[in-house]
Amino acid sequence: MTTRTSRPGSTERPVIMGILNVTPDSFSDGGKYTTIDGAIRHAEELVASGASLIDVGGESTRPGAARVDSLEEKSRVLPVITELVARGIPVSIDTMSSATAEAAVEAGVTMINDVSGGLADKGMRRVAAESGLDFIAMHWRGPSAHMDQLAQYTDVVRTVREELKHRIAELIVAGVKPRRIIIDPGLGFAKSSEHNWQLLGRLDELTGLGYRVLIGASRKRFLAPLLPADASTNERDQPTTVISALAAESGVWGVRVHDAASTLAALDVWSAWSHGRDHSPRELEAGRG
Ligand code: PMM
Repeated sequence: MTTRTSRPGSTERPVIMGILNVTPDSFSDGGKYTTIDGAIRHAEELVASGASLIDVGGESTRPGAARVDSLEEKSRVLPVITELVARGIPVSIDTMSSATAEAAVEAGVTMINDVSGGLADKGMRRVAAESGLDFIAMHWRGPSAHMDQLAQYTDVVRTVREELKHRIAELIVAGVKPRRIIIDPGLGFAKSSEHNWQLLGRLDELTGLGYRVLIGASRKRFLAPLLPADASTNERDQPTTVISALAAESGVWGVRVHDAASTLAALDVWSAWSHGRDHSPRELEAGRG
């Protein structure tokens, strides 16, 4: 496979974070990458198609999912992380457990992705601070087993923004450098479809906080009504790519996706489009565009 890295425009496109769930039960790819070889092969495909970072998770966060203890979680993710790091592939660890995060840092990850933003395990902030790595703080209200009941907001965008500001403040008090913090509205986590669309439509209110923003819309259930009733989960890649391009236009730092190839194509279109807008005819004539 040819590695895709070139792009037609000059505008910096968002980072593509490829999803690698090594779980028996994640909603879209659960059970697919439970052998180390299968997981590595898939990660390499993601990188070859445009992902610059692989997000490895060993605990499903699909609605209703039960928690996994950190010993089990570590046994799922560490062999895969070790192998990816040995191959020079940048890895983030998707975990709510400080013990798993700490072991993953030891194994060489470059980023910690905590869907609870440091709420689920109080030790996480210390691990984040001591690691000195980038830390993704996602908006979260409670475990997946009952998160749908927590989707209560008057103005979801304002509330998520305020709650993320609290997470940021707690991380900074714990010693995490502000430039290391990436925020994420947590689409689908204690959010109805309407909440997700409001968060996407008003993304500028989150990017306006001055922190890098990550969006994780890939294949989530709020996309299903946009497709025929019998569409497969994979077919949600089409609306996902459009969201990635629109999120790029809103200034996000990164998108977390299952399909890197279609995402790269969408982001290349966005990049060329912004290049066309940002370069005046005079600059083009001078050969600078
Ligand atoms: N979504 C899932 C898992 N981890 N991490 C971040 N930062 N943002 C997300 O939206 C997010 C996440 C659930 O989706 P999956 O089962 O496809 O991984």
